[in-house]
Amino acid sequence: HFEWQYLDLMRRVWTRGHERSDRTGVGTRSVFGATMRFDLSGDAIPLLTTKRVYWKAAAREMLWFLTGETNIRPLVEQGVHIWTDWPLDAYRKATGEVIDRDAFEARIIADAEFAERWGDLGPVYGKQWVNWPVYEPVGEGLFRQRAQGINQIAELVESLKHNPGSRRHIFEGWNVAELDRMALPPCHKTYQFFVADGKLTGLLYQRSCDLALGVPFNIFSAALITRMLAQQCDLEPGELIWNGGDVHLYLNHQHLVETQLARSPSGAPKLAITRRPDSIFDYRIEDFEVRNYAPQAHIAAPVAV
Ligand code: UFP
Repeated sequence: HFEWQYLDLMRRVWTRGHERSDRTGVGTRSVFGATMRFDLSGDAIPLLTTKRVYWKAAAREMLWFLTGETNIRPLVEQGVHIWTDWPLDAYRKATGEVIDRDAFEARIIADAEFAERWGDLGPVYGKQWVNWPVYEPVGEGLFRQRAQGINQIAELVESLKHNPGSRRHIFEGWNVAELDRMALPPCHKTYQFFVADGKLTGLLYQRSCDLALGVPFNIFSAALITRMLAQQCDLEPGELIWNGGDVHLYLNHQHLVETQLARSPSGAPKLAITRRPDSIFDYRIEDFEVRNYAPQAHIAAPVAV
């Protein structure tokens, strides 16, 4: 079962990882450098079965990235809370106001100006993926930003279709010059693709990996974008390869880790894409159906912000 790779990695990090203090103050155990490979053929999708993963939130997030949007408002409107903690934290620190997440989200939805002021994450994934900024010289050491930046995703689709043998099928979130304006520098920072025998394989390099909470989402999302790209380029899905840099478990995830490691994977979830949209930017959440997914119970754990 594909999931043993994940559980084995979790056990290794928990039992043998280096214990270190981290940015959040929570503390982690970390292993540096790890790989998992997932077969995507026959609609197989790496969705964990030893706990419920809310794949629709990940799919909605992926569609939101592809719009180039960086404000949490459209996500919050769809009931996706995964990005709320960062703006909420910034808001609390700036205003000193005592406000819970539900109240903050309610204001984000109700008040467009409030959302504009407090809901933006800075130039994170979506911005870099579809509108990477470009500066043109206008003389005398002066530069002007081009109105439309580079759409890495559109260019990737073109390169996969017209130059499948290329070794440059990459999109990148790590815009060094803009990291300081991002709520969180990209974790799933580099995607590379490979075409052989009519199959598309995706490889994700993730620099920082919250193995308990982030990675289950990240592997699903990376498989999803690989499937979408394959469909758009008339290729069959090959594999997803996940490469982690700093792979860690937060010390306050002990309950999750022990609960999950006591479980065994079962079942073979499938992802059906039920429509072929005209472009990579035209997918809707209704186009995705996960079948054969009967996971064990969700295991709650606190997010380190
Ligand atoms: N994290 C993930 N996946 C993501 C994401 C965040 O695992 O998609 F956005 C985790 C990794 C780390 C924290 O625990 O969030 C980011 O902190 P840092 O920037 O200090 O690595």
